[in-house]
Amino acid sequence: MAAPLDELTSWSADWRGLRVVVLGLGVTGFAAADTLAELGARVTVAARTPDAERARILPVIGVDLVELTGDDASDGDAVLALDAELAIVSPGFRPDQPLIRAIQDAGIPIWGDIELAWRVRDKVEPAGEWILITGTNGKTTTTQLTATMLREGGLRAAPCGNIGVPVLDAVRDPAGFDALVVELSSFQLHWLPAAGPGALVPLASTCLNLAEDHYDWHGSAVAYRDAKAKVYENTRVACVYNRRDEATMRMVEEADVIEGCRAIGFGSDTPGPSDIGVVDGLLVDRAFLAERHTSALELASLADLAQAGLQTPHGLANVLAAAALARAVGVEPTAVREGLRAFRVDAHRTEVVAAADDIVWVDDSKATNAHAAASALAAYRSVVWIAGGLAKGVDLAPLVAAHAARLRAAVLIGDDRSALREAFSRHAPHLTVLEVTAGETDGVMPEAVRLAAQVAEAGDTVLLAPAAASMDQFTDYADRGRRFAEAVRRHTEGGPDDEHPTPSSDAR
Ligand code: UMA
Repeated sequence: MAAPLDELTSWSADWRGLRVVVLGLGVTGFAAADTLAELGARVTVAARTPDAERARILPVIGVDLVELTGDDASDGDAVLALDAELAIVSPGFRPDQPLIRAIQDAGIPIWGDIELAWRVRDKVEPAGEWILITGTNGKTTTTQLTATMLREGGLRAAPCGNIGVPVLDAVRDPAGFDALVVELSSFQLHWLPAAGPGALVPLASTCLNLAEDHYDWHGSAVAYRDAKAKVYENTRVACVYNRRDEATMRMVEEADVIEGCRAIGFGSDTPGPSDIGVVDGLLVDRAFLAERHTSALELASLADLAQAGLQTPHGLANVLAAAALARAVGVEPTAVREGLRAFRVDAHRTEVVAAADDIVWVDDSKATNAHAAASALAAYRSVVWIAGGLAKGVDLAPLVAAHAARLRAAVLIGDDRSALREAFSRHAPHLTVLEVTAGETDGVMPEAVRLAAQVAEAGDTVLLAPAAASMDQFTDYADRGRRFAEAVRRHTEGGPDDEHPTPSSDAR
């Protein structure tokens, strides 16, 4: 018999024999099943269309698999028949789906993978500190930046979480870490308890910004906001918020934090005491020094940002937030600067993929929501905008209305572009709107690039910033961006795709 769930707060607790169902067999489900099997629990994975490669390994590690069918009643029966004492849910499962409801109604506690990782964080002792990062946009860059700064400061730091590396993998890495820099999605935050034995107690935390995203998954704007706000709960040293985004400040005000924890604001304006900001082209810290009422510490210059590809307004915001988190951990100002200098923005984040004939081609495939696309659009003067995909229940009309003036033309991709088409005819009726007609994944980007090239003029930026998820036409945002970059290179280098214009595209 395993110990009661409340006592399962350490790798060395008695997990043996605990009956657990793990929902999902993607990156998360596999890490959770593998961890629990190693702890001696009796594990069954339940997933729809489970990843074949991972499914093949399950019997080797002693884990069973139940394949879900999508039929609510039979899936519920199959999972409840396991008589599990605990369910671990992958972030992709919507909380309102009947299977989740059935598990809850049966009184089976549900944890996310992040809670499980927190409970077993002492596998390699001493357990590292946790730094939590969320926000609608900029999470991944800020996570990588923070980890780079910590490493420059001599700490063993692991970026993990929604970034793609399960926190459970970081926790089980035999090397051990001084700090885990954890990117958390709103899905992961949704499942986190605010109090009790499974509640996280981070050293520092931030919600970078709050805008519309994932309302379909959460059910409402309030539920999405409330999930994000959980990032600040129980923080010990610093709750870092965005001075330009009042919603993040409110979250800090409302959070239940550990006595002595400070609120640290970041912004591109002059910082007050307890802030990080910008003065005369320099990033400065007025938070983590004793004389903060009279002086400030220089961290880096705006020129350092340009070198790292972070010169955009949202790039600066991410750097300021990362610097605040790194300083909260105790990293020296020189390490912040060195970290910034060592850093390069990842692919698919306002990445210049080609420049030819005075036209710049930019891949911001990572702009999977309106807020991210708005930041990208605002960075350029005259734009041919490639947009569309899975809109996730978000109305894109305000985005079109706000940026119509800087658009030379729009090129629409995505399976269902009726809402976007309608937004353009309402808010930008005179704009040239071209539609990609290719149905096959292979054809989408070559056609989008050809259409964009037809309308782009000298001085323009052709910007892939879809404001939508990619899964209707591509594997993920990286696949979408990679295909775009390839098509652009073939076009600018005069490859074969350039020689076959498609006459079938609609132009208005
Ligand atoms: N599944 C079901 N039923 C469902 C949903 C999923 O059976 O209703 C099964 C699938 O068949 C599959 C598995 O669950 O077997 C997939 O689980 P998942 O969708 O939770 O994906 P993972 O591979 O575990 O990856 C997750 C995150 N994915 C999502 O949140 C959708 C990854 O973020 C994250 O990197 C990874 O955990 C490690 O923490 C991706 C993402 O798109 C990049 N995140 C969203 C975003 O950034 O906007 C939130």
